[in-house]
Amino acid sequence: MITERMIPDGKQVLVAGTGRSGAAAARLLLQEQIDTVLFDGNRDLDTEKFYADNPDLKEVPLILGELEEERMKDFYAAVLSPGIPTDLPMVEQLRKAGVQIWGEVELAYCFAKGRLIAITGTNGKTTTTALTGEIMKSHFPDVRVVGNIGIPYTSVAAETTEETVTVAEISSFQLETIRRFRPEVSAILNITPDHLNRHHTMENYIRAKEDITLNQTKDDVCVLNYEDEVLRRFAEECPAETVFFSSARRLADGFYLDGEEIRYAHGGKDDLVIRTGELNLLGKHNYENVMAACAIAVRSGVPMEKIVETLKRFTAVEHRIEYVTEKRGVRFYNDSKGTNPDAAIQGIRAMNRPTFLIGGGYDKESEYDEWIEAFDGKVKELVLIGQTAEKIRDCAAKHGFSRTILCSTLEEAVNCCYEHAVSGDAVLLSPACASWGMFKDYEERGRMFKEIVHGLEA
Ligand code: UMA
Repeated sequence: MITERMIPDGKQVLVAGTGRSGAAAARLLLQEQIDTVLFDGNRDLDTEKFYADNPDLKEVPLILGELEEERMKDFYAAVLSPGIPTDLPMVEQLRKAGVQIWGEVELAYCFAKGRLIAITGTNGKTTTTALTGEIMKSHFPDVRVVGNIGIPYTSVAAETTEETVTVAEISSFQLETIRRFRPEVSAILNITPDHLNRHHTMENYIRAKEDITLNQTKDDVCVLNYEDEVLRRFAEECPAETVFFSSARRLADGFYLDGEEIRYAHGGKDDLVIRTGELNLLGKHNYENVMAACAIAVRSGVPMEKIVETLKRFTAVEHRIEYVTEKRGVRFYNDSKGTNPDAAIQGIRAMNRPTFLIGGGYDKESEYDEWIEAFDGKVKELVLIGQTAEKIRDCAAKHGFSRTILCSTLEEAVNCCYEHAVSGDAVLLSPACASWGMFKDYEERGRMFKEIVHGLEA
């Protein structure tokens, strides 16, 4: 619990953003009887709908559009939703006015009890978090799985006890606003370019990710990917004890992939954990997620038999190379979580059929070259939607790939794929881009894809 919970008399806390995080943060503050004001930069926000969806927040005032400078001095702290950039002029002004800037995750941490495990990385963090959560549930009585995975940490913080184990998926956005956040076990799975429009430089993005260890000490553990050069270097200065995993070499200490075996070398022993054929997850990137989850679980005190039992029954998470259905011999896969080129590379690599690939979306200033090179003769047509459609088409042409079709909606794109596909083909939604601008988030995009697919005539 934090000392800053004691908000000085007459001061309020501002909660910026009225999405999932903002609503949950305001609810937590309200429960703690802290005078709270909501803010949203969207001046067209449907406030009636917001209060109808969140009737318990009806007493909390909501300011839309702009926050007057004069008003800022009333606030002791501002709790930012992850989607709000920390370099917005409004945030700068709040800082200047002496207002403490907290993130939603930091707020939750300050109210939460029990043990905390935090997982970040550019890709694989949702699968690793879900899998780690399942493993923890096999051994501990009260496990909460929260964070970027879709359940705000603030929505469970007040219910946690000393017995609770919280497994949190933490994004770089959320790490920008931590202060005392200190997991006892953290993991950084990999760092490849993403969200550069928000973080501006790769250095900033790397720093945000590495900050998951900011308050850790040698009493804590940080799980790192040995095959990621940035992370291998980071191990030397990491404040926590490090544990490595590798999908490319045998490690003297840590988890590693050796052909079809996942093995654990530790204390002079080298044991088989599981054969990849016994897993329901496909692809090297998933074996990395499995190794990270194993390392976290072992270091959290879960017996190996329970870990292996859970690994055997765990299946892929929604929106991550998720098999949807087969129609006329055409198989449909939803990889809406492929929100950046690196994640989408895993998506296309996992396909073992000629594939109609649906890509494109919000422009995060990513480069698409490596994604297109990874097509490896598998992509029959690249069907593009969203803000980045033309940029991707031009990039594909540069790499000699000209079978691109531009569509204006996801529905049009799915219909177009289905019209051209023959039995034995696959249709894969793996956009390499965020969904924003066309959808609320990747989950809405994935669900809509599945709905459209289920509506196709067999
Ligand atoms: N808003 C402003 N000003 C801004 C930007 C946004 O006022 O400059 C307002 C919007 O008008 C809107 C609200 O903020 O009303 C939205 O807040 P938000 O974007 O933080 O969204 P939440 O619904 O609170 O969801 C957030 C995460 N979203 C983002 O990081 C963008 C969710 O991750 C997360 O699941 C949820 O908190 C619970 O913790 C989504 C995501 O896309 C899935 N994450 C990125 C990723 O995985 O790549 C990082």
